[in-house]
Amino acid sequence: MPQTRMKKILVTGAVGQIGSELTMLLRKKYGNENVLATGRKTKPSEELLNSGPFEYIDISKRETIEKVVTDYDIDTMYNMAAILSAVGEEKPLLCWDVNINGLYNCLEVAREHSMVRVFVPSSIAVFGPETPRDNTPQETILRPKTMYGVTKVAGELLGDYYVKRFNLDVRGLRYPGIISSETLPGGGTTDYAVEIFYKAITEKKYTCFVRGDTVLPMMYMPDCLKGTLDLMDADVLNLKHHCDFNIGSMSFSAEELATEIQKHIPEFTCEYRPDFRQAIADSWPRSLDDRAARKEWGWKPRYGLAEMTKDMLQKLQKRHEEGSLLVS
Ligand code: AKB
Repeated sequence: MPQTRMKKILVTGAVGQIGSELTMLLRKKYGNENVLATGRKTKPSEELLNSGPFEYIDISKRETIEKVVTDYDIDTMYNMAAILSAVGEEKPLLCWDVNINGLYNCLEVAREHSMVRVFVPSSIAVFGPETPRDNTPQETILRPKTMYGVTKVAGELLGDYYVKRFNLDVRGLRYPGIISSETLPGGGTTDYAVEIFYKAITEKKYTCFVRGDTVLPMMYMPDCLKGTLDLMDADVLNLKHHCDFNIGSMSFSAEELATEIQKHIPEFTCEYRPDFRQAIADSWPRSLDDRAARKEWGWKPRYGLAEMTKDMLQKLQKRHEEGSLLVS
């Protein structure tokens, strides 16, 4: 496998929740002009647009990836474009097209251009109701019941196939619910854990779409970004896994999150009105065994529930006072 450094980076899905912050961090690390941000439809923020190159592409149309990879001489790709679990249930064909055909196109273009490295995110959605839900093992039953989960299992297998079959250096993490203050998540089951903060600040009340006792693994964005970059920087010789690392950070119920917010905003109230996303949440793990990630590339999260909540509220409150808080 090539050991050369990454120089010219393509981020797909760069307007999304993780992609937008990942792009800014990569630009800081590798230089603004060396990180091409791409999106499908959504207008990028001024920050994304003004800090470096941006192009519209559609990963389900291979020629659009091919063009930017050639034009910008790309050697590394972060494929952050995806349809998440809730939208995936409403639009299963679109979910398949973006998450499977799109991924296949990305891997094929990466192979043809002999790219140095490709990042392909997976998710806790690869698990299903038959999987042990507590301290879910790295190696376990993968029988998801959502289209998103099906595409993520296939994505892990496809990535690993490209590693073995074509010697392409593909890597990936099973992201839990990601909590962040900059860009709202779009269409996932864990979105309530972000929305609750915005509503706590702006309305002092929130109606949560899962039951209060719903426990899911979550992670604060700084840990998510650090884990992503650390895995991409890891020595390939230390990796026994490639596209399917469990990474744990914190687990809490929706009610525990609301209580933690109340410590800062005592008048905040939360009620629970579960919808179709409850069944998805019930099919996912409560916590993860991430010893493989810790051992193979040194994964170690920094944020717990209390630190994350304090930081989120401080950041959002500041933006609210400045009048720049975008509410969902
Ligand atoms: C979702 O809820 O669909 C995502 C995920 C856990 O992958 N946040």
